[in-house]
Amino acid sequence: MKKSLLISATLATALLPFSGCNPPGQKSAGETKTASAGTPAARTYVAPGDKDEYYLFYSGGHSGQVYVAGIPSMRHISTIPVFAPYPATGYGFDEESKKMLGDYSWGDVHHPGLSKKDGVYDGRFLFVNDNANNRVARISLSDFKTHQILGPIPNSSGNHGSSFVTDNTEYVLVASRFSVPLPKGRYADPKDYEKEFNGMLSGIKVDPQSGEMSVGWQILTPPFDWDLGSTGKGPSEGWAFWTSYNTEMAHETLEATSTQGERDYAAVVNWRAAEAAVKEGKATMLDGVPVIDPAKVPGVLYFMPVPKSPHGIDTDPSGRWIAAGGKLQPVASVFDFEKIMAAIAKKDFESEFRGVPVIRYESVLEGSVPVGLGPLHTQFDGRGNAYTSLYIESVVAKWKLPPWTAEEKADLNKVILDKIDVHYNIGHLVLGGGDTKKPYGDYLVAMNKLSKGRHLSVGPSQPESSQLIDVTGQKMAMLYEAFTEPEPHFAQIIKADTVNAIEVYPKADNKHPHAVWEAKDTGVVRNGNKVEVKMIAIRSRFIPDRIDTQEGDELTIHITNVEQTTDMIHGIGIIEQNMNVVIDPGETKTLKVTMTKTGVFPFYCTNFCSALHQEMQGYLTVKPA
Ligand code: CUK
Ligand code: CUA
Repeated sequence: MKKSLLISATLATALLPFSGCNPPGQKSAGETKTASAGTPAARTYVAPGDKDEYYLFYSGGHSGQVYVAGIPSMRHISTIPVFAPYPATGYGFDEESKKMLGDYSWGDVHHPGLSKKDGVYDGRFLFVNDNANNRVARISLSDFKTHQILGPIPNSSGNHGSSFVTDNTEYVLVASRFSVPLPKGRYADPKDYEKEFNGMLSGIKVDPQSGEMSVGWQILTPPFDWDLGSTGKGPSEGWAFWTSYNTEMAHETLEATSTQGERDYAAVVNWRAAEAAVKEGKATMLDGVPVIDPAKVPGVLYFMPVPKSPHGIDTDPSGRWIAAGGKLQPVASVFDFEKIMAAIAKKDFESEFRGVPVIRYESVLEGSVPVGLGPLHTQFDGRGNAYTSLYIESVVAKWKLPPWTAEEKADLNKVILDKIDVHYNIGHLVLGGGDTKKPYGDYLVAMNKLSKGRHLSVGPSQPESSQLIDVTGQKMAMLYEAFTEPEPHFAQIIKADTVNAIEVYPKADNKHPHAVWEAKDTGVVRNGNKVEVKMIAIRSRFIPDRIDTQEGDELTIHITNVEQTTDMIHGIGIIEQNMNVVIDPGETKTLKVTMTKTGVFPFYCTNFCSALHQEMQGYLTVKPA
């Protein structure tokens, strides 16, 4: 007994240098500063007054919002309302944001994508998709607010395979999850699915200066259900990839019928060729968008077989290796972009599907890495390693990307380097800069689908959880577990110093036509039954603080927060008028209320702004007509 203990202790010591457990304070080559030093508690501790090193932007799923946390503390620091109203910032109450939200009061955010320059994050914008109402939104990282919601995108239904940003933010590439009869609004019986329904891949053009998005072009596809994708980089720059989970073209009981095939297709898209085809007039207009039929325009779209019901295809930082996870097959399939290009050049196709060449699987597959059960998404650390989330196994698997040795190739179990348990049923995972040319390579966040009692009980709806993992060593190390707002899908991690957020809106930049800055310019103007108010908010009053109206009047208030001091926010809440607008320093917002009730309606400042915040109030009077 004693002897065996001794042996194992010796063995453990012998293994230590290779196990990645470095004594505190000692760093191995390639390690970055904070992730690896000290105990997990010390490594995630951000002392009061100190700031985190990274921003984590994670999707809020059907909450319609984006949440911001700091890494390594994992503290939730902000909520960015995108597709749903958010009274805390008055989003969805003022005319500007109401106009962006349009007919919808919710969305389903899955995949945030940061803007890039030369294949790395430039800290300007965050694009997010709405799976539910076929939209894409742009958040500016100068003020962490939503500035544009584009959509519903024509000819696209279920904007899930989105938002994948090209290397210089030329495009946000998106794919429709569901196939429907096109153009939208046309009726066809789902029984005629194969004939009448279609899928679509779309290029959303981004203005290089303003970031303004518009639908550039679309590529018509058979009625496959397009899933996740990625954009190429380096040698594969100009290309994009998506997987489909239903090349069986099932239209009912998908659970059974869409999983029959041994392989589904990935789309291999030459988006530069698509762009050129549209310029050359090779597209047909459909619902106002130039749509390319890939059967008539060769060179734009290819299909590539991928094992069983994949859920995502990710391009590594070098741009050469492309990994797809087959949910129902315990492998990550690695494709070689060089071989894909060679196969296309040689027309090495195994078949054709509706005029689209199907690349020969065996010719482009580098290997199938036996990662484990339920592989979903893959991220990269920039040191030649890949990290795949395994939903069924509830682990993250770390494995080595090609090039592999002959010995490794003969048994790809050898390239599995480590596995770490996560709790539980991981969906996405994100590594800092993991979808860029230069990942940061230190932190990974596992976003778990089911938390199964990881937090104090708050009833049947269990809080979600995410886990912070240190990936600097050979072995992954669990650092922290955090509550996560529901319902997280993908996320992005960016270095804090890449983002330059403003602290106030400079007065000089305020272009609102009804902004006023001084008491003398404020006032109430009546025009028929329209009452228009120019108001300022300043510590600690509203000017004017009395507005007189009549029943039936349409009241418009343009309110400017004239403060130019950091963190001096005012809000205006009007009693029983369902109105609350928050105005940041230097900002002007417009709100409208129709006077349907008579009486006197006090209004007050909703954001604590000074010792006399409570006194910041006024009266809206409504006389009977
Ligand atoms: S999906 Cu959620 S786990 Cu929408 Cu990205 Cu894979
Ligand atoms: Cu202004 Cu409180």
